[in-house]
Amino acid sequence: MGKSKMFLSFVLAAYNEEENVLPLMDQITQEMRNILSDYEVVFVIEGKDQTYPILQQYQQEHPQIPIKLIYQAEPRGLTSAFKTGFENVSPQTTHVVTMDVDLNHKPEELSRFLPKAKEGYNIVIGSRALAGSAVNEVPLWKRAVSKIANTVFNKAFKINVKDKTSGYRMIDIGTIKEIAPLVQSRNFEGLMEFLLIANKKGKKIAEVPITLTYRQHGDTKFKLFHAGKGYVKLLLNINRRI
Ligand SMILES: Nc1nc2c(ncn2[C@@H]2O[C@H](COP(=O)(O)OP(=O)(O)OP(=O)(O)O)[C@@H](O)[C@H]2O)c(=O)[nH]1
Ligand SMILES: [Mg+2]
Repeated sequence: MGKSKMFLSFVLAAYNEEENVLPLMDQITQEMRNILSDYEVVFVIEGKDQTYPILQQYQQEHPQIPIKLIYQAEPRGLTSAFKTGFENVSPQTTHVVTMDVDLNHKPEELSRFLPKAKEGYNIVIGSRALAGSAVNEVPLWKRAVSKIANTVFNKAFKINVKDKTSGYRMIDIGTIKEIAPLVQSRNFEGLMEFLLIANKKGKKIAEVPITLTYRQHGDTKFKLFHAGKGYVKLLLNINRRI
């Protein structure tokens, strides 16, 4: 990257997150005042709660904040939503930031990602599995699922990443454009698939510690049976493709 200026595009998938979107926007705008980078926020909103109208009103009241809203009522899955968002970032984008909209991930921790991205890492992952990481109030079964998924995929693939299912990431735009179209999963397992393909193609991946706090508002979209099926399907077909 050298000294050239970064332009961050936040790509945020929101499925019924009406209680969380405004606090998240406050946190992002505050953090971006500190980071002094140019940025935009691209929301891919699905579901029928008030998330979309709330953000439309926010957009009207804050014309100085660059925000794009993409909406459809029917949910297509997390990875499909991200892909739509990636296709709609501005041309000046140098890096994409993905994060949960439910306040799991803290924008104030972005300052840990920036130096790694500037060093030239293609993908910087906010990791729950490093010394210095913390996970607050997350149910035991959810921790177990991410542990199992990470262990199984570590055994099956040579990939030196501890937290392969984290949705908090900073990715350079070249990597987004190259890898996202190759990802076939539509839901949560697409996070893993993206990394496996990127790793195979020699992309440089770094992890930084984050503190993840469990959602206080709204329902989880992570369905154990559905996600389990997705991971198994991925495990069975990815070898043939990469
Ligand atoms: N647009 C869209 N967003 C989605 C979809 N599925 C999940 N999301 C969003 O993706 C992010 C991750 O989903 P979560 O429900 O937080 O999944 P999780 O973090 O594993 O589970 P929690 O423990 O509940 O936080 C959230 O911002 C969701 O609103 C979808 O089908 N469409
Ligand atoms: Mg979440």
